[in-house]
Amino acid sequence: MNCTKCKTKAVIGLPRHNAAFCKGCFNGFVHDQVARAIKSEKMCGKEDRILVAVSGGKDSLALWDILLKLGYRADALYVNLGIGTYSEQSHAKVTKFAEAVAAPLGATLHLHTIEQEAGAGIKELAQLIHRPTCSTCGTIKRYQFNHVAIEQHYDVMATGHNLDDEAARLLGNVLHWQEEYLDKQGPALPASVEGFAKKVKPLYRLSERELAAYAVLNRIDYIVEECPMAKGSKVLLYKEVLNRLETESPGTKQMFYWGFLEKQSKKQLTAATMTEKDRAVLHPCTSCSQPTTAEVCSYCKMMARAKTVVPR
Ligand code: Q46
Ligand code: ZN
Repeated sequence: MNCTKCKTKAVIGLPRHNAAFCKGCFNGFVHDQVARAIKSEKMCGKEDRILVAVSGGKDSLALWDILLKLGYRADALYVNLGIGTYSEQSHAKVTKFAEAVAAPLGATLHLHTIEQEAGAGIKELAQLIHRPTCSTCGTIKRYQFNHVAIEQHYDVMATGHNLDDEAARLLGNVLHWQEEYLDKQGPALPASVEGFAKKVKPLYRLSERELAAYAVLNRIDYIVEECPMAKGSKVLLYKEVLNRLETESPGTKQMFYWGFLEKQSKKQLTAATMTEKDRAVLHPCTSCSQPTTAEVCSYCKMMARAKTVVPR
């Protein structure tokens, strides 16, 4: 198998693009897909400061790497969840990447440790406040990400969600007809109100397999295991189903998610209409000032509850 572009020996075949690439041309392809995503969805400019959410996994570290190589000003935030060896290893991978690759390019890594703030790791904390682990985790990560972005004046927050993640999420939302989530499933969400930073997903044009290949070919040392709490999640099941379809007919995931985006853009859900809708229900949390629909935001409620139940 030879590279579609330069005809030297290919290292990866991409059936959905009917192409194969050598390492150099594959890196060019990946960078080009991210550059196209950023441009077509007007995600950010070269002068903007970007905050990347990193977990130690292949997608987020690859995203940080790609943004820096494309010349963007990208720092990162890692939230240590306190899940035994999984968190220890992922923390170590993030730190290693930050020191070896990001710091020489002038980028900074911010760290947040749940145990330090709440007095317990995510599993224990969720149990003590009687909430599911993943929803507790989601609330904390979203909150901290937005908090750091606003406090440190980042223009945009970026996450490593890839084509597989977005297609699986779309399948879940369609199966349950969660229309309010469908409206917000685009790869770029504007800073809808004061206190909420803009959110983007520059990897939405690349599949999980392509990102794993990018990480391996570029010697990005990432944590291979998924978070142990993800076991049995519906998203993994949707990904399996989509992978089965993709094997039978390459391009299915792309057709499904990109097709949805095309239809959505025709609906012209503009930043202006979203801003109005959100503004009508959001106001500052009386405790921390982040936007919320209640008097006190769910993060502050959770932390207040943690203070009363977590033994210190
Ligand atoms: S929500 Fe749940 Fe994930 Fe948090 S506890 Fe792990 S699986 S990391 S995306
Ligand atoms: Zn609050």
